Amino acid sequence: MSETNPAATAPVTADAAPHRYTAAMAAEIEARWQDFWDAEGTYAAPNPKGDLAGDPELVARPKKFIMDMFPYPSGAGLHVGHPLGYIATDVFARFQRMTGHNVLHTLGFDAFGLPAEQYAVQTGTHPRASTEANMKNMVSQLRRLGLGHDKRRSFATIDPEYYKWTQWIFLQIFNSWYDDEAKRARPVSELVAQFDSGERAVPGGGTWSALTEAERADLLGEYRLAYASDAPVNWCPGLGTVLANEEVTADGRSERGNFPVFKSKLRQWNMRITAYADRLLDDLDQLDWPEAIKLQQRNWIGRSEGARVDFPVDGERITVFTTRPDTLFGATYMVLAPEHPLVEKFTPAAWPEGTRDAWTGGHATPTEAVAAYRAQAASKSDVERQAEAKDKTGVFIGAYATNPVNGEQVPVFVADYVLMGYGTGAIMAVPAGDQRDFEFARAFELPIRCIVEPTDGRGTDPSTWESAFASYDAKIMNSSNDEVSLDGLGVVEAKERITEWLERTGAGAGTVNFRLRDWLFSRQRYWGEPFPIVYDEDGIAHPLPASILPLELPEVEDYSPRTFDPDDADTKPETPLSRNEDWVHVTLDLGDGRGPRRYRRETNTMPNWAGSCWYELRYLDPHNSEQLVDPEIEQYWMGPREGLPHGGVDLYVGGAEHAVLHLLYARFWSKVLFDLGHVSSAEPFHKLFNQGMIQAYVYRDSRGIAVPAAEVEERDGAYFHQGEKVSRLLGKMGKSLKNAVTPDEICAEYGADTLRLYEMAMGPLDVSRPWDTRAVVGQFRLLQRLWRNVVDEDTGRLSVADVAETDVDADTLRALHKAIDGVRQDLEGMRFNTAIAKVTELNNHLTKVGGPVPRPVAERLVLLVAPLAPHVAEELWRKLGHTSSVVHEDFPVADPAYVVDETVTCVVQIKGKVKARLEVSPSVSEEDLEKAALADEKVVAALGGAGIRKVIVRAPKLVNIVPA
Ligand code: ANZ
Repeated sequence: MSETNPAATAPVTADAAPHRYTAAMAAEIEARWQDFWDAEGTYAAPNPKGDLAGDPELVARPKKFIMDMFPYPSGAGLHVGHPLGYIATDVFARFQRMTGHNVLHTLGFDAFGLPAEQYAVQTGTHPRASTEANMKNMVSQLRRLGLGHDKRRSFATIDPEYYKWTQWIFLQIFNSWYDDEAKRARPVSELVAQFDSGERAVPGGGTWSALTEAERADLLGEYRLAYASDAPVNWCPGLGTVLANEEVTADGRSERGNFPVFKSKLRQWNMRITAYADRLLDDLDQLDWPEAIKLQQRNWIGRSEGARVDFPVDGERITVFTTRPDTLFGATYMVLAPEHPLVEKFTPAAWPEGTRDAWTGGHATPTEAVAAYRAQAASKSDVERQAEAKDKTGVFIGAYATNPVNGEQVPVFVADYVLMGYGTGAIMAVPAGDQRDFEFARAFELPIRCIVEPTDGRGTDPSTWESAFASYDAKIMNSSNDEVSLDGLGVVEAKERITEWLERTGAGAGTVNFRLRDWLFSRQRYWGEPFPIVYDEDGIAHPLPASILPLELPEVEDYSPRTFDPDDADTKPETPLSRNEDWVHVTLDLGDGRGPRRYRRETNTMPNWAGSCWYELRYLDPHNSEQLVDPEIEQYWMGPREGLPHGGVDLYVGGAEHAVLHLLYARFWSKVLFDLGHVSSAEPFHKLFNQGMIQAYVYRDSRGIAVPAAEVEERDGAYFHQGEKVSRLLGKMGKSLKNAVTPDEICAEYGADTLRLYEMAMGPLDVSRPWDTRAVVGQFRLLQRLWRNVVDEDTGRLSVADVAETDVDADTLRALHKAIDGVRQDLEGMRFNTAIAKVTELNNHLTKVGGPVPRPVAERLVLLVAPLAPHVAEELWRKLGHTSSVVHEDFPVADPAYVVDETVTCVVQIKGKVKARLEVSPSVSEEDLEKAALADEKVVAALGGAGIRKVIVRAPKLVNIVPA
């Protein structure tokens, strides 16, 4: 836009005019106002009470809590891609401040976790030292951008005063259980009371008082929302730690470091997020989030409706989960996951009579066959096991189960395409309807029974089929017994009818299954929050009393994790904290009436997601050492808004990569804290916005190695590095691709205001865009013209004309009010690029008109620019004679009289004779104009009901109608 403007020809550094807006001037202005804003506390957002209480007039305004996904302090510092979201929220926050809101905007650091630790390990410094140095660097980089943060509210997750409360929340979660009837978390003490009074039966039939302490601990562990278990976990020897499912890639490797991940049984802490599956799903509907992210959360939670069905085996039973109970009559065999606990129980010593050779895997006994198959399956990841294309493998375990609908004896197999971690870890196989079952049945010579009428003309003889037939629109057949018939029904009705039968006969029940698993919460790392948990000599876990928190991370000799051969699945983790014997073994009085005792501390640490699960709350009341957050302050900023059951952050901006990790965990913690009465909103983030990525060209030489982008020259559309031709592709920006551009460089060359404008002007915020350093100057020139419209470049004095608005020419007033109207709407809608286009248009109009700009226009132009380029706006505002900051000025409001489009007169002719005149917009479309002409009263009258042969439209001035 600015490139094509004839006025945009001023060079960047001109010695001609002494008071021209130059990079040096921008640097001076920006530093001066940044110091001033800091000293004045310009961006302080007052709380209604407490140590951050302030101006009651501001507190009385409607609030806006605007938040970015906080960064982790990486050693590489920021490149220009990082601040895209921070600048956007800053522009938005500034606009909100100018439209009558009490705005809370600040930024902290997510400073625990793997990246910080790995960086520390690489550089051989203590994680705290390197993390703090990195934060210092990032703080100064961010300060240079002029972000209007309330710095009193900033913190890092590694601050003991912060993680004290992370540990405190862990204790709340540990001390609560989910009451399925009340559909909310409740204190464990209330569960104990239920067991004690007999209101809730103690499993196994005994009484609570008769249970040993260990039995009680085990029983409560089945209910607690934070619990330790020996479940199979993702063990990554190459990183020396276990990982959450969310941290493992689709091909079974670690997201960080790309090492193999194995399933291994370890005692680990878990969070019972599955208890909240329904609420996490249902409440999504009320959030103002991008549909794509909601969909990812829905898929991750993965709710499927179906049934559990019991297949009897020798007085025991195998329970399966199926989404298609309507296909029960077609179940001709069963499959257990190789790890299924019932496999041993059902595997007999010898093959039953009539066992086919194809089923035994060549083994002499079922025990041998199963053991060999299990060993083979253990070496594969879930994803490898589920791969569609691969040959189906498995062995018969030597047992038969009874299909409850028809009493048939069906053989039971183990096969790795059934996963232990989903449903019940067992399936009824319906080869006619499920492709995996179909392939397996073909390979193992198992019967395939047609139970759905194919609609694709393949016929009902499965021996002629090449694949399973799956359709929800077909009718059921071959599916009846003495009590129930599904024949002729559609899938939906058949499901209902068979579920009813299953429930009536006790053979099964309708059920809902979730893909979501509990959240693995232990890491074998140093650089994380220590658990506020100790174990007594019987291994029973006890929570630390909240009064002794924070439990600080101890110093250790060697904080790097013990890593192993990445391919050695048989290794076991060794936690760095376990090496500090003095810290691990302690004598403590837990205040539980048992007096001082010896305990062993938990030596795992929390995952790096813990610190980001509640940080929005700390921003509200950052120095509170008595409470998580003062309820009145929490209610003020986060409380439920009109018409909605929840409140939360008004705008949360960050990358779409956090769709299911951070955003799901944070929602879960919010709900627990809400249930326990600590917060008033069950959702943390009301509106979510994902910014796009700033991409950059990657140049590679003939070996495919990236070369420094800054050294590449362009000649005749080709690219060269040191004389050698290189290829060019759009990719990520970063150090490793040698194409990183830092905000510091751009600020030094043009100033922060130019960088801000450029990043906002690049395109719609949610779209990815390529960085182009050469284009940045366009925004710099806009600021130069803005400056020139207000300040005399030769004298440095104000150059505006002190006239009243009534003396301003109509064209200029129209340009002004249209800009105000458009910019206002664009900023509210976060369309920063089009807002800048409108400011540019107005500025160009003023340049074109020439002469001193009328003061009423200049003032409002400066106010329009203020959210986008705050430093130059503050400077010009003061030059215009104002003594208070532009930051808290009112944003201009358009006069509607000037906003309506000017109109042109359109002549409507019938057979060449003028019959009517219409006042229309100069930009009216041909279609609209034709409609308006044909609807005009005079035209209708003139036509007198005659049909129309032809309409010739020359928008906006002429419509000619030829009647039939
Ligand atoms: C019989 C059947 C017939 C099935 C048919 C499908 C089609 P979603 O929708 O993802 O929930 N299943 C159940 N547990 C499994 C496990 N642990 N490992 C692998 N597969 C498992 O998928 C549910 C369906 O996946 C279930 O319904 C079951 O196969 C299979 F025409 O049962 B179905």
